[in-house]
Amino acid sequence: MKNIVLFGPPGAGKGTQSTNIIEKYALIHLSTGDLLRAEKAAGTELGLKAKEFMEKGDLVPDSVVIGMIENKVKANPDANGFVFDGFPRTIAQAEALDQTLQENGLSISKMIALEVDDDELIKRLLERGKVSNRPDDQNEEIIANRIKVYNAETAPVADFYKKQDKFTSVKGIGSIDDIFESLCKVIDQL
Ligand code: B4P
Repeated sequence: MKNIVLFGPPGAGKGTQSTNIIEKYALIHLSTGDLLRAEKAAGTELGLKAKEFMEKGDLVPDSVVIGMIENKVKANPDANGFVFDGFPRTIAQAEALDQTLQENGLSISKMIALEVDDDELIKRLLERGKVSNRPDDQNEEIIANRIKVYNAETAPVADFYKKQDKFTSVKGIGSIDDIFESLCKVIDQL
């Protein structure tokens, strides 16, 4: 059973690499960003609440995302494992995830962080903004806020997994295939 937290700043390649990982290892992809955007597109109450935070580049309240992930873990009791993409993003989320997994007889195998510098992140997100229709990808100030929020609220989550001896990082700059190969070397050892 492989339960992986794919970690990194906005635009680091988490979503991109998650797609490759779930295909190769037959894992379930749980992206809080994708789940929130689906709620928003469906016009649910949760989606409308999330929209105001996402469009400013702020984090959606913990209570909203934690509940969403708990439901998804419980709904997949026969999974080979999960790739958590964009979650946990705060210490409270990391604690809640450990608790939910424990209640289901599971635990995180590894957090893998993708390391990418800020200039490259901004370049990638503005590029994606040309086609994604995502308001949070189209404005440099909002992107800068996302990176600021990452450094203040999300980066400390790495320490949470370092303390459990579950943290590793790979270089996130280069071709998507080369980065995937580096990730597979880590995952194959789990
Ligand atoms: P996410 O959907 O998680 O947004 P993201 O961090 O931008 O996505 P990702 O990092 O996966 O994109 P990728 O690098 O793959 O979150 C959006 C918002 O939702 C947050 O700001 C927040 O408001 C809210 N939210 C989500 N989860 C939350 C949580 N747990 N708690 C609270 N709020 C939450 O792709 C970026 C671009 O780079 C793509 O165009 C890709 O093609 C490109 N790219 C990837 N790899 C590349 C490479 N090697 N070289 C060149 N380009 C590359």
